[in-house]
Amino acid sequence: MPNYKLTYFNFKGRGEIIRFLLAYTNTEFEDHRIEYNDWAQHKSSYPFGKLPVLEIDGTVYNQTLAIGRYLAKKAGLTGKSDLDDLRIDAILDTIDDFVSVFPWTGDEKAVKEYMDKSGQPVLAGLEKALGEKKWFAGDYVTWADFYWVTSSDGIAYFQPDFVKNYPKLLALKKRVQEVPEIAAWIKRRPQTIY
Ligand SMILES: N[C@@H](CCC(=O)N[C@@H](CS)C(=O)NCC(=O)O)C(=O)O
Repeated sequence: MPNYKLTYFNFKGRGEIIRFLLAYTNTEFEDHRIEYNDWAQHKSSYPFGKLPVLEIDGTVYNQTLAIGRYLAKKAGLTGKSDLDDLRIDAILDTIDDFVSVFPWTGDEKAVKEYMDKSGQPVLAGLEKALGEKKWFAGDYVTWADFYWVTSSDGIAYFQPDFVKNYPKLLALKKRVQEVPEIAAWIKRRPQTIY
């Protein structure tokens, strides 16, 4: 079994999808959390000065989605065909675009403006893409479903009811949170406000 060390900040953010994927396979990992206030003194030690990074047997890998895809393949959480992967990857990239430009400073006016103008069309698109299916891929769970949950959790801190008009996305979140390994992780993970 390789040795895994995840380095991220002491909150869920982009690190949480990696934690979900490792938890899903009951893989032991070091959950190294840097306090954001201490970050300036560590930044230059990491590729491109960004987190998360995952060390696998001492080698450092960066970029959330690249790491996520690697772990998801190992966990059996990617598509069952190249075309399914194409659909799943498009969902992942859509969610990633959405969270990448979210105003994480939390400025109330900026959050409202962003959610009204850019957020709602994305949510409507995701709700439509999910449709009557149980999971984004159809009848089987993939890491795109997990990414929806880990990403929307962060936004919910700033606008708690932002998914209220999208019952299918809400139900998907609940479904993911009820996957036994994920439920166990949510129960044992360090409690952080976002
Ligand atoms: N596309 C990159 C984005 C990495 C990124 O922007 N990470 C943020 C935290 S979510 C960061 O390291 N911020 C601190 C900084 O830029 O100094 C990824 O997904 O890994």
